[in-house]
Amino acid sequence: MSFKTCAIVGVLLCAACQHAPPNPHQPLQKADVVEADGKGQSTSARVGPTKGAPVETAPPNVPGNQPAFPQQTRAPGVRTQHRFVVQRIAGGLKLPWALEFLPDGRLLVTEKHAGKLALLAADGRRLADVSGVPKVDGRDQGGLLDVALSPTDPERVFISYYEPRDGGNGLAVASARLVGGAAPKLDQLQVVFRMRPTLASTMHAGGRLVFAPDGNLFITLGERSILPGRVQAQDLASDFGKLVRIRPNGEIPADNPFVGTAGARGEIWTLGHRNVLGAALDGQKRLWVAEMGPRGGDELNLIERGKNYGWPTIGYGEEYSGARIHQSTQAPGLEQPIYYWDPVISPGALLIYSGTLFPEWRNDFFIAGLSSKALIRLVVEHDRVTGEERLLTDRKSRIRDVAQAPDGSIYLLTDDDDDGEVLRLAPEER
Ligand SMILES: [Ca+2]
Repeated sequence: MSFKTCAIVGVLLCAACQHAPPNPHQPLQKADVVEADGKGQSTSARVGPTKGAPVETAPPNVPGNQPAFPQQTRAPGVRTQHRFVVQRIAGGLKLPWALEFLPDGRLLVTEKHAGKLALLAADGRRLADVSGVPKVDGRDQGGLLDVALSPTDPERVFISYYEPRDGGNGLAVASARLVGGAAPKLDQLQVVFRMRPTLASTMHAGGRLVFAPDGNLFITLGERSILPGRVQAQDLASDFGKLVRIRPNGEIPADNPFVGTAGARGEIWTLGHRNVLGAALDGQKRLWVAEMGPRGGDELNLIERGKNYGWPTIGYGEEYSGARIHQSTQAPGLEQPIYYWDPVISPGALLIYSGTLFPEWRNDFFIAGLSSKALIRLVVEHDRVTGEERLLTDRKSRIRDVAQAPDGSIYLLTDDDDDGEVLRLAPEER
């Protein structure tokens, strides 16, 4: 990439520009550029220095818990070999939660607490705020969360949000037509899903949207954190702590696992989750989730129809007070996570890379790390994690979202009150 090209696309941070004349207004800083193994990749104290040693070197919070199988936690550390650059596409966003790519190259970005849907140009300029977003309950973990384009109708967008209700709130999902040029708006908005029951909680409502190849929509949900909600993660009469599957118009598919079960909500696909913010399909179109656990209990789960993922009966973590939560780490009929983290990483989003721009990363899992302030990369083979890497640790940014652009580059959102960023990872060109 030439310096001129960088300037045109508004890139602020680009290693390939190091030989170009310095721009006095936007000086390159060494710390802003992450390079690959053996060529100056920065690491933090939490990243193990020994090749093959686990990247996590801190002691576990719950040392008495043992994994159910080898490499269920603390897989060998791996290092990316290709060089890549981190470009700051945009900043100044207020708690951005999710981004989506429009067919013309523009971006939609949600701002959580403000409940705004920002329309950005491909170069990161904020063009407009899309009008017509419903009122949201923007406290704490609430607000406007995910945004996803319909895979079959690129003018139709889906949003998830904490919906204020009499007696509390709940997650809702709406679809609308995105119309307009200079003054874009959501038109013909229709709520297609409402999490039940209503509860007064500002936490753990999930909110990630994933379209399946058959056109159905998966929605990840949480158990609302407070005890009256948590206990419903095992209750089929409640949406709390579930993944649900609906048609894009809100109808319940007849082949959902609990359709016809007395007292069960037909939209439920799986149960026993704590709070799922990361979800993605792999190359075989299977659904995986990265699940926010308690202290010492974040999980990666491979989702199978109708199964029970155990929360709060089993798990590997504990309360933040140090109190015990689970009866055990394993039990018959309850699924084991493919991988867990103790200490936690706080997974905000999951991407399974399918592009061609980074051949080395094809089929790897990327998780946006909030408390871990890292982009976590997992190498997964035969449904086992065989390698873990922590990228971008030198930036010390909470990472909220990770997404693959149409050109195969990787976009991130950083979680910040008033300078949330859009970052782009691209191979270094020579
Ligand atoms: Ca679990």
